Amino acid sequence: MVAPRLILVLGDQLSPGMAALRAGDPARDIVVMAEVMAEATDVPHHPQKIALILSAMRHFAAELRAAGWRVAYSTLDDPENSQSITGELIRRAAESGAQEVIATRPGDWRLISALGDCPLPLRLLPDDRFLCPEADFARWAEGRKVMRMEWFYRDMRRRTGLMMEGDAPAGGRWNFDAENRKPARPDLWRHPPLRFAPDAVTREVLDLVAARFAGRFGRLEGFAHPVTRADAEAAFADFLAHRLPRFGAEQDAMLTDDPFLSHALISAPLNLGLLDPLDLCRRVEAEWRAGRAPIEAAEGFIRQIIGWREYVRGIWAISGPDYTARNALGAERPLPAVYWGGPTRMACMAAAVGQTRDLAYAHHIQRLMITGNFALLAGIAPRAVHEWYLAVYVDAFEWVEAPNTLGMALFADGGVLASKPYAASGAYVARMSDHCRGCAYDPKAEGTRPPCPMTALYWDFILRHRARWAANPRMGQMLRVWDAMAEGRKAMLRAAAAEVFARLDAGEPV
Ligand code: FAD
Ligand code: DLZ
Repeated sequence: MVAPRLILVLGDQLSPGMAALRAGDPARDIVVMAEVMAEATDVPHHPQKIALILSAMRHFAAELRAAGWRVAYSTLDDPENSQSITGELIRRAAESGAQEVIATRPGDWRLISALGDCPLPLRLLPDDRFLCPEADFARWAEGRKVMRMEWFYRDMRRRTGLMMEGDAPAGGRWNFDAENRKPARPDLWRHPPLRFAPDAVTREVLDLVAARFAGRFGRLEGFAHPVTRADAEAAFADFLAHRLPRFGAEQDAMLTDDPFLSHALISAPLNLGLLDPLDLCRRVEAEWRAGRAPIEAAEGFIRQIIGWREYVRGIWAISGPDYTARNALGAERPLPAVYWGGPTRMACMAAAVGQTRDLAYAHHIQRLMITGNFALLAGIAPRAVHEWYLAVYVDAFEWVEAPNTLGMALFADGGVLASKPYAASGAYVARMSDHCRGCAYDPKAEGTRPPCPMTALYWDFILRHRARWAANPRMGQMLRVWDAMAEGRKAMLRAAAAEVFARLDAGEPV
């Protein structure tokens, strides 16, 4: 009899067409799926994230069994469980006599390295769920002095044919963001995303997670994420029908009482493998062609998926395991307690962190321009910020989280991902949100309330990296604004920044 092989399926590899499954044979091989503490404790993952992954894994294992696979599934509370992925491979090989492991490349260098160290012979296949294979991205990046998402995105439009008219972009422009990115107002008619009541499998997982991960940052109550392909499909269909038309316009807006606005909430099921990126984009294009969504909404959505999502994945793949150690701006402050729900008088930070605690979700601008911007301006150590983002969001896996955090939000990669930092003062938050109205601080730093920490730290950030920005046209412009400012205002902003730093360094709330 031919020895079986072990087909490894990780918690974010839940697609029936995974490369490792395609390379296997249900009549011969054994699928290994393992719930392990090593994956839940590398960083303190949000309880909702752990519950989502375990529930989605259990549902997928049932799907594989129904399709004829033998699945060796280790639950977290199995006393025999060695609690690591490689430990479980070794245990299953000993049990079954398997001589080889077939795996799809994980999206985390830590796990890639662990599989490489596993004593079993390993066939590691590329993860071909992405539209731009790693090798193609490496070729695209090779020899370029700078990489920019916009150029990559145009190539991806040509490659996929999405929203193209022959060789030209549909509507005559590649990018319709000039029509997007407006502030938003509370609107009772805005259609909230579908929430999914836990089924029996999820309820069992929720009990397990509640027992094992008590005391961690993050609420488990109210868990309502899609855990199956059918749920994920329903969530996306709901977005297409109700929120896509306003997606572009409301993409950058923030409202204290509406964490979702017109966002899709599909990053988690997409990253787990429950949805297919090209299929989503085709369906969005069809909505525009049918006249049910404006071009700026459809183009904006497609750019996020075939542009940003593929671009950050390419950067992660070519940058290697040292990317997460980068710290181009020399930021060394520890992560303040506010990120773990500590007290703050900043309404924007309270809203972004509070939603993160309750939902394991915050939309892009909250991640970039609130928690990310504050960490950038306050000089928080990138490694600590990276570990926080990897832990707290339900969609967070290193391949997508690390370039967004270190590259986009913190400029810690020194400009690999973006040409300049996305730094902003409180004035940006005031323009794009309703947070500042009820806040203790004044975003413009010119009224009776104390100056907003974002505003004070913004100028400190520009000045403390002055030499670096001199050659950058956009940042250089801000230096000239500072130079032209009245001396009294400069002194007030400098004093306000010094006070914020003193509070942060003393571990006091801001
Ligand atoms: P929508 O706003 O509805 O967008 C639609 C889809 O576009 C998303 O589901 C996502 O798949 C894709 N997308 C949009 N922007 C990006 C982007 N910058 N990078 C990759 N995909 C994008 N996204 C993750 O999937 N996982 C992460 O761990 C993650 N960490 C982030 C950390 C920081 C500091 C920042 C600034 C962004 C991060 N993002 C991450 C990107 C983005 O914030 C999320 O994809 C988005 O908020 C998910 O919510 P949504 O599905 O409602 O997105
Ligand atoms: C994030 C995560 C968690 C919390 N738990 C598991 C698990 O128990 N078993 C598993 O196979 N995968 C888990 N994951 C996802 C992995 O960490 C993920 O596959 C790697 O980080 C690569 O993206």
